[in-house]
Amino acid sequence: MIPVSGYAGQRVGVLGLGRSGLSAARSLRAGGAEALCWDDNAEARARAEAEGFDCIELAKEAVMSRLAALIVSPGIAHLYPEPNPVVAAALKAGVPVDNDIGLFFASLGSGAWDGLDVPPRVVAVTGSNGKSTTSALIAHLIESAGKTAQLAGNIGRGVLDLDAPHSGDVIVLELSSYQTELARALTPDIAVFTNLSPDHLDRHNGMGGYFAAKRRLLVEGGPDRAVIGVDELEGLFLSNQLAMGQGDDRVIRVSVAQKLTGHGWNVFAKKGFLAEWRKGRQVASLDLRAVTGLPGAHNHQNACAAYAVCRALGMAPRDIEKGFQSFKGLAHRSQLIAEAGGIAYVNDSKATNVDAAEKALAAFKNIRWICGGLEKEGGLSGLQNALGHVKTAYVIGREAAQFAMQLKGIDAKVCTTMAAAVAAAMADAEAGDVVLLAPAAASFDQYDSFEMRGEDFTAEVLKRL
Ligand code: UMA
Ligand code: ADP
Repeated sequence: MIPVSGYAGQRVGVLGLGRSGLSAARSLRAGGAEALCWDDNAEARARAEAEGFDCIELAKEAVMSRLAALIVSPGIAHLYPEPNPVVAAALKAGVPVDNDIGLFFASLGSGAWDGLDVPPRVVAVTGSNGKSTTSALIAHLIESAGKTAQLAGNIGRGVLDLDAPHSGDVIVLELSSYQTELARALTPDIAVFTNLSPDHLDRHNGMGGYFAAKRRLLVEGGPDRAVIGVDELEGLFLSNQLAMGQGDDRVIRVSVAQKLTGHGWNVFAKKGFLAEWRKGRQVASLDLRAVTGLPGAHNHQNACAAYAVCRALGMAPRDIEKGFQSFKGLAHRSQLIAEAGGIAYVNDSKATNVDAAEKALAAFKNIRWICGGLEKEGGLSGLQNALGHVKTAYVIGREAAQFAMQLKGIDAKVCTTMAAAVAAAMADAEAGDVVLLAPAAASFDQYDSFEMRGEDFTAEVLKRL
């Protein structure tokens, strides 16, 4: 655990008592603060009370006015579509609103690192897609080179829950836009921006707000190095804004769409080969084609970003290459779950938005595509150019018929349930096909999470093999 510094003897409100909130409350207490907690869910309150925390309605003026800060969980709206009432009360009372990420950066190192030879470093990864894969890959590459890495943030572990790092350790944080938007301190040593495509637009009041939230990670704290995917205009703009000139190697540009051979520090992948260029010369080249844990150009983008981070940390290209070979990929992201009769079964349940599904559809050929669920804002028109590899779509979800109607120019069967979709796809599939779950939609109309949807797909496939 990382104890929170700066609030000893003061009262701090903690709103939301899930993974992020509970770990914040514990760390505040460890740092000598009194955490006053609230969660709208009675069970979550009971869990906190069992640990000895006081739960109290924080929105009341008498309570709010005595707080030194309010720590808000990422799933709770702080601005759009409208602030949660407790956040609104804090804004009105002038109580500083922060989150566990802000507390982490403000507390890390303060005094505790005096005896360490090599100060631990923090890598923070944001972007619309590929955050988890890139973060996990960075941690894996570091560990496979014999060093210690810890992984936390949006990937499932509260950042304040991390163990105190030792000399030379690396902390890798995956940060969502909800987290970067609110954190008061954001000071990673290396910041990564993978890519940008529409997501969570309701929470950021549109694309401009969404980009602004992510942009904070790179501009607020002035990281030593910024690794930036430049295949969208926003990334290109950001890399331009952060670099003092063409040769400024504090920015490492990443692309899977173009060769970046100019001045400065660049990493790109073309036709399955990763290349590192620095000061107008090629420094290293790696073959990614045989890396089974990272299929498709989108994963090559993640590989380039992770490679750039490891190079910035001082690792050798050959050590990074070795680490790539042993990376197994993450569950529910282009995950090969079985192969039988020449047919591959791939679980990409995490493709909850159009961009991620589009990338999965580009990574495979002869696709029996299981898709559908709770549609996100912006519709499915962005998918239209990605359907060339699809033989047939098998549509699930409560609004399956409506979803299927939007898929123009391909054969789309309305299946509604996962069981029916898997059965139909398997009955139609022949050698050389890929049965791919890449829903292009959230799971909440039928499942509690994308993980449960992916597990259901896997179970339905395996029981039929
Ligand atoms: N709650 C309220 N009032 C509300 C809404 C929620 O009291 O109006 C309470 C709930 O009852 C619950 C708690 O808040 O007890 C949940 O807080 P939370 O939704 O922030 O969830 P945590 O368990 O704290 O998990 C959060 C991140 N969740 C979200 O951003 C929604 C986790 O990312 C993250 O792993 C974790 O902190 C540790 O850092 C998950 C996620 O879905 C994986 N992220 C989104 C995504 O990837 O798309 C951004
Ligand atoms: P995030 O943590 O940003 O949601 P993940 O690594 O969990 O990213 O991947 C989420 C989804 O996006 C998966 O469907 C995955 O196959 C796809 N994906 C992974 N990397 C990329 C990328 N670089 N660009 C686009 N889609 C990607």
